[in-house]
Amino acid sequence: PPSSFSFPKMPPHKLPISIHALLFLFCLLASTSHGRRISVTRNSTYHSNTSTAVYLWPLPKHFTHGDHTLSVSPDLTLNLQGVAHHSSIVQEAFERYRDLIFKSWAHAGSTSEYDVSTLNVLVSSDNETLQLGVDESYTLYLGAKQSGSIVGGAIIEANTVYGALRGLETFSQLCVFNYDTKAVEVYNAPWYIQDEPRFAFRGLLLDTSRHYLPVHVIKEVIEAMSYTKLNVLHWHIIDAQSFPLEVPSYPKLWKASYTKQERYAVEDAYDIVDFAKKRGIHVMAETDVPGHAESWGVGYPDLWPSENCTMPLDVSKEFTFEVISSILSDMRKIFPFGMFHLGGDEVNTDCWNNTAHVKEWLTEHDLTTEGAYQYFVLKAQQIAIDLNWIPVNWEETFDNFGENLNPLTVVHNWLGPGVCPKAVEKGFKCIVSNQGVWYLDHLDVPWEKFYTSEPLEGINNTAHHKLVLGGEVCMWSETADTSDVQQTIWPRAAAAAEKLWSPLEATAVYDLNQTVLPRFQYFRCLLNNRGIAAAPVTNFYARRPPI
Ligand code: CP6
Repeated sequence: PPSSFSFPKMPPHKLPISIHALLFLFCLLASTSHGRRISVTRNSTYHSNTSTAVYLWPLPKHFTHGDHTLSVSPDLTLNLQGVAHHSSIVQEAFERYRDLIFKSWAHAGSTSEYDVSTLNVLVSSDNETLQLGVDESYTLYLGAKQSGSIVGGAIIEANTVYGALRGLETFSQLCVFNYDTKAVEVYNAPWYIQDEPRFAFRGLLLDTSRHYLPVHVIKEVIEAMSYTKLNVLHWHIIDAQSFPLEVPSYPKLWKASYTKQERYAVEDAYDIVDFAKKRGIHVMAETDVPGHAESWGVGYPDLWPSENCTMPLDVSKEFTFEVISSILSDMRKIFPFGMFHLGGDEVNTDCWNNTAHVKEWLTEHDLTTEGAYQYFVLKAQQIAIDLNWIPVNWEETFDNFGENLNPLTVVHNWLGPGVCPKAVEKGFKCIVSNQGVWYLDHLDVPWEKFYTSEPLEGINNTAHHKLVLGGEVCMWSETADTSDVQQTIWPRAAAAAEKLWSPLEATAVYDLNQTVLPRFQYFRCLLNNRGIAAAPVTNFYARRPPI
C-alpha cells in the first residue's frame, strides 16, 4: 500500500554535523529545556548558544535536533507501512520496545493529549534474509512542524526490517521518563536522524565450553547486544573442556558435556538462532580444530592420537575428517549465517611426532608437523566451503601458512595488533579482536581502551579498508559463568560497539572524560534500567546525567 505519510527531508545544509559541534554539545550537560513546551522550534541545532545533550549510544551517523519537548502516549501504536507491513519481526520488536519504554514507569493514566501516539514505520523491502552486509540503515524523524507550531509525529524509514530494528532502538533511547510530569518525553525535538553502521561485522564472542551458559542467559546477552547495535554472536560452543552441543550424526560427542543439564539440544540451538534473527543478529558458530578439541575424544577416543596424546585431533585418520564433516553438516542446518569459524589457534603438534602411527603417517606423506597442521586446516576449510560457508580462522593459520589458505578465508586477529594490515595486503578479509584491548575476560582493560581501539589502524592503503569486515569483543569464559558474565561484558562491550557503528569522526575524540564518559555512564544506566547487570563505569558514584 502507498505510504500514508510523507517523510520530511533532512535539511541538507546541516549535514554532516561537525565534530566541533559534537565536542561542544557533550561538554554542556546541564540546563536543558526539558519540561518546557514551546510552539516554535529553533531550527538550528548547533548554534553555539544551544545548550543541550545527546544521549544516544552508539551515536548515529548524522543527526540534527531542536529544543522542544514531545510527550509520548503510553498507548503508542505502530503504523507499519510499505511492502513489509505484515512483518512480525517489526511488530514484535515494536512491542518489546514499547514495554521497555513504559514498563518501569507507573504512569498516571493521564487523559491529556500526547504529541506522539503513533509510530509510523515504513519498510521498503519484504526480504527478511539476514546475511552479512544486510542494509541496516534507517532514517528517524521525531516531531513534525505544522504552520509554525509543533505537533506529534514519529517516522522510521528503512530499506529492510533490520534497518527498522536499529531505528526502533534509537527511538526507544530518545524516550525518557520525566519524574515531574510523569510522562515519557522526547527532549530536543524535532529529531532528524540518518544512520547506518561503519562496519558490517560487529561481534561478541561467547564461550560455552569453559563454563556452560544456559539458553536464557545467551538470549539475555543477545538482547543486550541489540541495545548496542552489535550484530554478530560468535558462539564458541565447543573447546577442550566440554562439548555441550548435540550432534545427531555422532550422538556420543555431547557425552563430554559437564552434566546432562548443561547441554544444548539441536532445538535449543535453533531457538537461539531464531531469537537472534528477530533482533537482527547473526550467529556465527565455531568448531575449533585441530587444537582446542580434546573433549571430542570422550565419546570417540579414536579421535585422539593416543591416550597420552589427546590434543590436537588425530591428523592421520580419515575418521577425524568424517566426524568434522558430519558435525559441520549437522550445524549447517542450524546456522544459516554465511560465515563459519574453524578456529585453528594455539596448535601444539609435539605429540603428533611422539605417537608412532601418526609419525609413520607423516613420513609416508612426507609432511612435517607444521605441514600436517596446514593439511588439517585446509581440509577443514574445504569441508566448510563445500557446505557453502565462508571459513574464518584465527590468525595463527595466516601467520604459519597464510599464502596457502583458501582465498575466501577471513583472518581473525587476536594476538595483539598487526595481522590485519598484513592479511589485507594479501587480499584476505579480516576481523579485529586485539587481545590487549578487546578481550572482556581481561578485567584490567578499561572501557577507554575498548573505545579507542581503531580497527583500521596500520592499514594505509584505503583500497584495503573494505577488507576489514569489522571487529569483535571476546568473552572467554575460563573465569566467568552465569553469575558474572553480564557485568563482565557490559558496559565495556558497548564501548567497542560504538567504535564499530559510529562514524570515525564521532569516535576519534581526545578527551574521553569530557566528550564520551557522561553519555557512556548514561547508557550504562539505561542497560541497568532494562535489566542488564552492567557494571559501574568508574570507581566513583555516577549520577544519572540530568536530561
Ligand atoms: N580459547 C581458545 C582461548 C583463547 C583462544 N582460543 C585465548 C587465549 C589467550 C587469551 C584469551 C583467550 N581461551 N579456543 C585464543 C583465540 Cl589471553
